[in-house]
Amino acid sequence: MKADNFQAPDYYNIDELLTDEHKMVRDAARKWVKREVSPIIEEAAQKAEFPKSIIKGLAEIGAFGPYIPEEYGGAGLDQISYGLIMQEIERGDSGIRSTASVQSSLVMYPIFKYGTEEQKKKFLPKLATGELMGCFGLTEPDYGSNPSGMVTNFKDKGNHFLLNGAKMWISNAPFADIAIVWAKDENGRIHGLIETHNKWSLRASATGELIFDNVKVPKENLMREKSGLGAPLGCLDSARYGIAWGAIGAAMDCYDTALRYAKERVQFDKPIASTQLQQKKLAEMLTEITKAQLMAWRLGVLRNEGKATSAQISMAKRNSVEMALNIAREARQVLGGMGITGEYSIMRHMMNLESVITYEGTHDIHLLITGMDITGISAF
Ligand code: TGC
Ligand code: FAD
Repeated sequence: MKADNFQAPDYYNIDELLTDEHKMVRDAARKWVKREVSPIIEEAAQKAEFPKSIIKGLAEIGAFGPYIPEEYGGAGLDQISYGLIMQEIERGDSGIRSTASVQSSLVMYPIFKYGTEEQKKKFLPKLATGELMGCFGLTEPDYGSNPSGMVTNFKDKGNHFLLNGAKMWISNAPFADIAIVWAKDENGRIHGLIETHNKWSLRASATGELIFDNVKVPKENLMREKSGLGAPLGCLDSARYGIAWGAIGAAMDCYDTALRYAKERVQFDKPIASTQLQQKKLAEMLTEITKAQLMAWRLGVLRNEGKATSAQISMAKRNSVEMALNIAREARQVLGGMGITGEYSIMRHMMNLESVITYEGTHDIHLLITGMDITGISAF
């Protein structure tokens, strides 16, 4: 892969809206991505291998539990810092951001919000350092967009629970030490359980399947503070918010790559950047990035104030990912044939974003969430 010469676009001086702490956190993550992710990511992606060597560095830049209080090992940062970390990591690669999202929002967040004090003390500090890695099992083979139909269940056997069912498409599962598993009790109510047996199958792929066949779960591993579908959906709010920032990082990288290439690539005796068609592409890319940056920043302010609604988060996740995917497709064309090679990051971002537009709620589901919010009518 080419040297990482990334320069972040900031057309509306959004830096002026950030505090010194935001910029310090963002710059540390940016430097780390240049140093540790960019040199290895293309080969890892080509081999479809998760580069476990970066786990320690992710923990060091505060990517595991950015907003979890320091007393539990988290970085104790605000929501904008969290977003900026996700932006920088996804500027490197969506898959790496996924690992951080799952660990932070889908594993640490539910333990922090719904777990007992004992569970928080036992798991959070080790998850923050990466000593323990976690995964989140909500999706099932027959229940993706509609998790309320899940069939995974647990029965009370007196001194333990007995867990049965299957979860699929589970990020981090191939190497996770613990799983947050969402399952129904005997009354059909959804609860979160912390599964630590670590004897799941199909773990050799990038995403894994979790199969539970009469797995004994200790009673103390039930997260007791919240039950019902709202519990896992609350975790998704946090992860979707991170993606709203993260996808902007991928878009920024595609734009920056296309801009540099267009200025250097000469055809018909002039740089292709001097042609109106390529300028149109670049101008539209920067406009869309700027709109998404402002949306994410405002959403971060609302999250810091505890005022962001799930529907607002949904809109930003959908907008950022669609924007990034469109920019990746346009940027790839600016590079002509070189755009499809591993010499540049664009094609990798484009392929990654095809997953990002589907997980954490598909593009369609987020449109329907917005539709329901503005009309008051569910069209699912
Ligand atoms: P509905 O009847 O609307 O709601 C059930 C209960 O949940 C509450 N609720 C929420 N609570 C918190 N946050 C949200 N975002 C919430 N949305 C709804 C709601 O108030 C209600 O509470 P209560 O107390 O009245 O019971 O539920 P529904 O069955 O009609 O479904 C709604 C729908 C379709 C929006 C929801 O099911 C959904 O979002 N589906 C998409 C599924 C999804 O996103 N799965 C993601 C799996 S994890 C993943 O993909 C990880 S990818 C790896 C990575 O992050 O990198
Ligand atoms: P379906 O729900 O079957 O949807 C198929 C199509 O139908 C979609 O286009 C959808 O938008 C559309 N559709 C569905 N319902 C409606 C409707 N009512 N109206 C109109 N259109 C509709 N899950 C986890 O629990 N944990 C993870 O860690 C995790 N990681 C993932 C990683 C990757 C790489 C991927 C691809 C997925 C991951 N998922 C994970 C699962 C992901 O959340 C689901 O794939 C997603 O929620 C969609 O579910 P589905 O694939 O079953 O699609």
